[in-house]
Amino acid sequence: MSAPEGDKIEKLINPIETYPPSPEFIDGTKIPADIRERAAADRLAFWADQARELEWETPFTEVLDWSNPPFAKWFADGKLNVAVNCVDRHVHAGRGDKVAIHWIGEPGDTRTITYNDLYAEVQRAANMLEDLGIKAGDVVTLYLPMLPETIFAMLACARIGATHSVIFGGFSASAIRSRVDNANARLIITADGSLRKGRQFPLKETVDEALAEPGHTIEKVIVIKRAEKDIEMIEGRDLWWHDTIATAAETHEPQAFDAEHPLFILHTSGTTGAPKGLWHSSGGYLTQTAFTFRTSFDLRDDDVFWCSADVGWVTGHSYIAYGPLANGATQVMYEGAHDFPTLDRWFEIIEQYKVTTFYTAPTAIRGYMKSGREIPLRHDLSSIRLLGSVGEPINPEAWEWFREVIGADRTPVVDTWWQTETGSHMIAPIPTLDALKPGSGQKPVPGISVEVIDEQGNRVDPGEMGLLTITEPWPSMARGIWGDDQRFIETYWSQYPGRYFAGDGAGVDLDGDLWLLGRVDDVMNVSGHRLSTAEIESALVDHDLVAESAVIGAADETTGQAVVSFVVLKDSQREAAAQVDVEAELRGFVAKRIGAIARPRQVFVVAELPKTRSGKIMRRLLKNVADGKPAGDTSTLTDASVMDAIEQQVLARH
Ligand code: 6R9
Repeated sequence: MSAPEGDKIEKLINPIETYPPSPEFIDGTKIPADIRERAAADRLAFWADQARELEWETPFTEVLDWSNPPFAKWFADGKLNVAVNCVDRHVHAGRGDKVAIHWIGEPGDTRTITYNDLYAEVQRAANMLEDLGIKAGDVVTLYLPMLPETIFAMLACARIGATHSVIFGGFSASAIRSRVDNANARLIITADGSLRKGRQFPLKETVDEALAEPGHTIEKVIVIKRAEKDIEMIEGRDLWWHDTIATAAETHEPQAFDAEHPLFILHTSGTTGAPKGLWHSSGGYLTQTAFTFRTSFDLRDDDVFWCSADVGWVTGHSYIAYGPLANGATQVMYEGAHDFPTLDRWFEIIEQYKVTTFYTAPTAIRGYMKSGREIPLRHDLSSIRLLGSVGEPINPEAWEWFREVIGADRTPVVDTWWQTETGSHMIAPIPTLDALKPGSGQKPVPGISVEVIDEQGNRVDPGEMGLLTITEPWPSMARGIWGDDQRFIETYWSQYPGRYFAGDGAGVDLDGDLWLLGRVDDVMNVSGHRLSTAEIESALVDHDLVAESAVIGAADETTGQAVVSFVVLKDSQREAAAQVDVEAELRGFVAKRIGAIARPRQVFVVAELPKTRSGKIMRRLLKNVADGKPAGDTSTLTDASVMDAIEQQVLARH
């Protein structure tokens, strides 16, 4: 693994303007001023305190069991019910009338869901699942749009101890199938379709396609009506949500589960082919997710939080479903696209619902920077108190713009670094305590131990860049890769023994603050979505025309990175290739195989790929060229002229 290179170094050694919290901002905060000192004094006691903020049916006596690393157990002898923590306890505490979710449909329909409503819906959905024979330990796959029912379904699973596996609605039939097979899911909950930019997209048909080949473990498919799309219902297998839930009992007696009981599986791209099903626990996951939600966002009782992610990603799991609800917060949930019907849509929502805390991705911020500040500025955004960023490195320019334009030159911006594997925030400033630095994630979350190291495993000095590692287990860490413990050990805990290596590079500045630099491995980040080089390459070589492929993430002004692929065609297929638009064909093929987010921006058909004498594809050279830079050192290539030819081809397209 090579350490990151780049121009961030300037930021690490030069002082920059920072933004200390204003007295008005701090006023009324619930974050103790000595929170970091407390965590540093006794890390485990600190996490135990955070865990005790939850409601436990059986209190835990043991905090961390690290006797079999890297398989951690937190609060292992305690029992709790995650759904009770997210719903019932707020109702029992007399806060049932508080709005949990202001839901906004893309066409403009709205629903207001209080904690009382959530309580009723989740109980019925839990009974519905149990009526269908689903029980603790079963896996339920969700392939859904951003609907209130999506949250009801997740919480209903949690309530009965079923493990949910949410698949982002943009993934393809084959992606669904591999995830269903990987988890041996018994049931799928989907919708007749989703609404996006005024159009209907198939979901149920995609599920049908995924299940067309026999040999899967799915017994029933529950379908939520949303798009009013004509779909086929398969007798004996498919059921409408509204019909099925209508016959379910209204009240459901919850049972407590072990803290280590698997709450969910979420698949994410790694450096090798098949996506990994990371699985998360109940007690530890909820402890840190709830803690970071209230701390990073300095939660207040009357906040209206909005996270613009999709629940299909980990951000949606932790900061739409579990974090806000565990804290009894009010949030906005929006079904559709940010630019439908116009680019004003997000700002209309902020204005109308008086959103106080807005959590989004740098790619969206950069998009709005491009379309112009007049769009947000024609709305009253004065309710905003705090802004958050997640998903990819935020460049200081985007950070400043976010604060100045969306935050009225006044609000803190917290950059939050974390991963599907970490479950919740790991690096983030605390907005009431820290002078904020544009573009820096700044400090580990209290109770988290981070170290930036060089390739030999030594801690780097201030002012330098290196590899981001975590040196101690944390409550919301993934407990494993579903069904593949060995891969979990190898992927995360073997490169630098005793440490979790995140795959990211980071710099440490002279104040000791952290700067996140993005991936240093073969994982791409397109609009904050993780994609694997290897997975796209293997999709491409599955196409009849393609002999070899190399995929890289090229720099892209808006999306951060964009998928660019280089392919060598099979000699035997040259004639066939001449009959089609190869680029369009392959772009479409990848979209169908993996999902539209993986569709390459460009496909270059090249005569040969640049390879070392040992046969390794030199993706770094391809990336340089795609970024419009000189290829770099080609001396290790078998044939340096291969890169010259590719450079010419790429230049011709720029
Ligand atoms: C939450 C999420 C994880 C990868 C991670 C890193 C990148 C996320 C970031 C960030 C710089 C931030 N990433 N947040 N990079 N600054 N604030 O995005 O999870 O989809 O698993 O992606 O995203 O490269 O390794 P996930």
